[in-house]
Amino acid sequence: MTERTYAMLKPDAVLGGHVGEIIARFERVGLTIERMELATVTPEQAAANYAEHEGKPFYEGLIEYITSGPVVKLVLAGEGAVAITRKLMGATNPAEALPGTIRGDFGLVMDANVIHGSDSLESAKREIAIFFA
Ligand code: D4T
Repeated sequence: MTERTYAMLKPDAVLGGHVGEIIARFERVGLTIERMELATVTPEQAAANYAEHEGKPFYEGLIEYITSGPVVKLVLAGEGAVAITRKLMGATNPAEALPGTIRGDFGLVMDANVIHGSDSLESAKREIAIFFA
């Protein structure tokens, strides 16, 4: 089934100059870039996206980090886009992400884990609405 997912290259990926290399990986597997925008996440968007983590010890730092600089917002489309995007991203913690995955290749620590991707079709729909309102 053709799916749409939301992905976001986080500030460390943009500042580190890895945008082209990361996006190339999505294109290489055949996903289509339907929308793409360089922008700074607003505190409102950050709070809406990470509502599930509110109150956790890492929440404040997470909001501070994601709003700290430009990100690249993407809508990716294709067969099984949600799961394939998550597979290319690798484990949440770059220290555990395998080499060959985006987090394994471009990240070092959990606090700056390079990329976000929707974890389900429902999340994708919600997140696309948040970031491409
Ligand atoms: P995102 O949402 O950024 O794509 O990451 P995941 O879906 O893979 O992971 P998540 O929602 O569990 O975590 C969101 C975000 O919070 C940071 N984080 C997470 C952190 O700094 N410390 C932690 O203990 C956890 C669980 C990293 C990603």
